[in-house]
Amino acid sequence: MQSRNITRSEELFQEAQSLLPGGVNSPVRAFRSVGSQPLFITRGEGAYVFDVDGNRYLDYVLSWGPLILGHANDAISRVICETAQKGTSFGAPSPLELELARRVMGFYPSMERIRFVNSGTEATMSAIRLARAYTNRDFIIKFEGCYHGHADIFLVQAGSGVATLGLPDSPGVPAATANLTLIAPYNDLEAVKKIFQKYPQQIAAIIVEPVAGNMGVVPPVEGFLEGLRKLTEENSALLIFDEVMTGFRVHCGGAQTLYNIKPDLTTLGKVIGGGVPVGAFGGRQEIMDLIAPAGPVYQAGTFSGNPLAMAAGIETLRILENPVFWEKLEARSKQLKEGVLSILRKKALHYQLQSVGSMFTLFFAENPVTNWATASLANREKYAQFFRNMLDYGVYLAPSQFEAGFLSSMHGEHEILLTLEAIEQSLV
Ligand code: KE4
Repeated sequence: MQSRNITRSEELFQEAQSLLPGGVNSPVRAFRSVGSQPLFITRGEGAYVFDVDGNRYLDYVLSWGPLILGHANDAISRVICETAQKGTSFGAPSPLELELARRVMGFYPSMERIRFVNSGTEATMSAIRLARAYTNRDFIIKFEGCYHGHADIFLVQAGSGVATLGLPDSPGVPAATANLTLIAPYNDLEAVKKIFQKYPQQIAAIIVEPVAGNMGVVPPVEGFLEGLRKLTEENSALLIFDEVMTGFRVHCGGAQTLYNIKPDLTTLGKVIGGGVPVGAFGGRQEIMDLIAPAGPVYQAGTFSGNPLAMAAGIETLRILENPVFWEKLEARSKQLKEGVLSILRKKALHYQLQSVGSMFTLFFAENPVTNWATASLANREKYAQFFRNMLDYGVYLAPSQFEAGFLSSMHGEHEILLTLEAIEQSLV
């Protein structure tokens, strides 16, 4: 356990409150759900990050998933510098966009056409607009506990009743907007069937995290994704796989390859930008050709396809095209999972370690987590205490029970053993 001095982070957080709402630029970073003080990070190196007080942490947040090659990867840093020296943005087509598009399509052949944007939120909100235009319908279905970015249409909570009309989950979201989002429990095909029965020929699309990551890692139960594919086909609705997080995390080809389900549209982000802001949506050509200027569905962006993100993404996917990369990442992910399960058995703790590929969550829950209702039973205080203990052992986990942790290619055997030692000490 390291006696951590975080004085400078505390000073900066104090100052930040007078500049940024809540002192941060994205809520989960404020560490509110883990009762701790956010750390101000100055640099990353491989599997590690360093805070302003000079403390080193083994990083399992990895910027919420993008840094599958670890921090400050030499090849990525070099290509960003080289690209920047030729200009950072032109607001015009560049050859780099075509190369990244081809590389993404190599991993995701369901994406016959692709549009690059600058965040996962832009990707998902654009995919929904496109689905509504293609089907000429307004209602969408999402799942409780899934997060698709902060567009109004997604900031919706389940109301009462089975086919739950969405209710605003944030001030500022008009009821008229929220009412067009229908909510079902994750892994509950019967609930989805009932919604289609209640809203015949009115549902434009289902959007789903094909492996949920935003309530913690919750895999689809047998037949769930196949059932969604069947229901959307039977009801002439589109199936949108939000693979912003699962892309390159549950499998190099995402959940659509892992589970062999072909969605109509896919959204991506995070990994495909190599750590530089990016998002993408794509799918069947007949659908994507509705996007302006090919078609009438407006979608635009100053920095869409910008050279820095394209270059970093190209270099990242070039490295990810090597099968040896995946063998090593899978081996480390397996080593971590088996190590944690062994510790839980030794301590006779019945917590739930849920992982797919290189994303994982340790739920402080007595029973398997299959949806938001079961995830919400997890003991948040126990997770918060575990999180704080792990920080003291120099391991930086997601500052929320309801998030995923991630590995990178820089998490070697030594890092996994360090992590397991910290877990052994922190699970008290
Ligand atoms: P961004 O707009 O944050 O790039 O992507 C939104 C998004 C869309 N879809 C899925 C499945 C996502 O996980 C995300 C963003 N993930 C969160 C982590 N849970 C980003 C972290 C944050 O909001 O600070």
